[in-house]
Amino acid sequence: MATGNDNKLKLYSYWKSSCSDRVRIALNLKGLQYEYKAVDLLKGEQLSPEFTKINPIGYVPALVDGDVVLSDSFAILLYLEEKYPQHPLLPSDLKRKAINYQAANIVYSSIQPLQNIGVLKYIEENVCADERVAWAKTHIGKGFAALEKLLKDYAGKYATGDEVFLADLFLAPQLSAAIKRFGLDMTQFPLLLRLHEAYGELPAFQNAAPEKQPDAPSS
Ligand SMILES: N[C@@H](CCC(=O)N[C@@H](CS)C(=O)NCC(=O)O)C(=O)O
Repeated sequence: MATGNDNKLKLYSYWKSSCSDRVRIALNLKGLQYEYKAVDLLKGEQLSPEFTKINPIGYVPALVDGDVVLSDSFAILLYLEEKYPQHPLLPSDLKRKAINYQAANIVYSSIQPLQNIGVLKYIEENVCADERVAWAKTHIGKGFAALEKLLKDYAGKYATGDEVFLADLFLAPQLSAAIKRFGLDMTQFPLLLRLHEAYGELPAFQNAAPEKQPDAPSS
């Protein structure tokens, strides 16, 4: 695991981790500098004694901000939102705010945990290797169908209007993973595909992308 100096925000992250990506986007949107601390999930560094002191469950991301040590992307994002209110991640309109929570939670609770590295590895080892991607696509597709319906009445340029909010931070990395990692056919999800393309135009999202991270492989 990489180490470094002590007085800036530190983000424990893995380049390909969608949960880390959400937090990287928020840090970029809020203009916060941070030190990148790579945790190699393929080498099992998330389970090392050094990292489990920071996050006992052994998942990235984790954020260190002075004496605050925090894990779990949702908690980190809500913390950042209160501590660093520039570029708000939530709209002031209550209904739109609630839709942001709902959309974020579809990704956070009903999609990502079912296609996490540990779950896919378990399926590969205990069910069969061919089921790995099929399982991931089934659960991503189910969540995307719900998101496509939910957001059709709220979307503008982005998920809940013409500004980027919390729902977008959850959607962007999940859409990239679905398309690039799992090869999901997006023809049933035209709105989500349009959002994926819109996110690709934004520097805060581009700079948070997996391939731009210091621990991404060079080729
Ligand atoms: N609810 C947590 C989930 C974190 C999570 O699943 N992280 C994945 C990467 S996206 C991980 O560290 N996986 C390692 C493993 O499964 O061993 C969050 O949103 O931060």
